[in-house]
Amino acid sequence: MKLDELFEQLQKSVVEGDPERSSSYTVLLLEKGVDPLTIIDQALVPGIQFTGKQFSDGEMFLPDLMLASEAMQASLKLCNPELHRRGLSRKSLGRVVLGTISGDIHEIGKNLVGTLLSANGFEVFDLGVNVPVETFTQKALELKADLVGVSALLTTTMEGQRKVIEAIERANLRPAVKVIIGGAPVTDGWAKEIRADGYSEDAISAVTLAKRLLNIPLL
Ligand code: B1M
Repeated sequence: MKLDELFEQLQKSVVEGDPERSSSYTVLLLEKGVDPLTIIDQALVPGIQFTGKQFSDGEMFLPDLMLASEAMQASLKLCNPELHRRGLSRKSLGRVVLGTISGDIHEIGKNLVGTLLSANGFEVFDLGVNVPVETFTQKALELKADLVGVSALLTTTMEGQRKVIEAIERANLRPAVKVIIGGAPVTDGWAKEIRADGYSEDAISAVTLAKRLLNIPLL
């Protein structure tokens, strides 16, 4: 099968929520030496975004969304080791406490951010999903974190990002600890409004942002 057909089939298998097929196409693409970031950007993300659009248009239902996310996660699992293998830096660039805010169980984007940060040399402590506001502060203190990352995918849970920043301030952790935010509904304007140190639209720019905030030279 040609490369473009493999990309097309992989995207289709995510939309159709078929983890077995998405895994097989991912393996084939990786075996052909395709960069895992290209696989993510050109097949997995468009696939899950299409599913989200169908869902909001009432053409797909929650179980379809769940299956699509399982297919995407199965492929991401296969991409992760290769992403790490290609990571340039081995020395720790800083400690990051990362999680999806309370009330929110979306984890795919947060996981991608964590994977790319750790593949680029950061030590990532992933608190998972539905993380209470106070846990971000406690873990930042306990682990002497340099950076706290808060993901939110729902307009209803974004407010929690503000609460994390307020809690970090109350604990006098600022400005030593930087707070970055992200997630589909998050904008630069929101980041400024809640006084986050930074916002990034995707996982690759989260790495650049983290390096900039921690004064690490961009290679
Ligand atoms: Co839900 N969901 N979902 N969902 N879901 C959205 C977010 C939605 C936009 C779909 C839609 O209606 N079109 C909508 C939100 C509407 C809104 O708030 N305005 C929605 C809804 C409504 C819901 C439920 C309420 C549905 C229901 O129950 N009726 C429910 C809520 C559950 C909850 O959290 N309490 C729900 C449930 C689910 C599933 C469980 C089925 C599943 C998640 C499974 C999982 O994560 N294990 C799911 C999915 C898959 C989606 C969509 C389709 C895809 C999200 C995703 O994984 N994208 C999503 C629609 C969409 O976004 N187009 C949708 C791929 C991922 C790579 O992108 O997460 O944006 P993203 O992450 C990016 C950037 O945002 C950024 O980098 C990432 C990588 O490039 N980024 C950061 C993310 N976090 C960052 C942190 C950073 C920096 C950058 O620094 C810390």
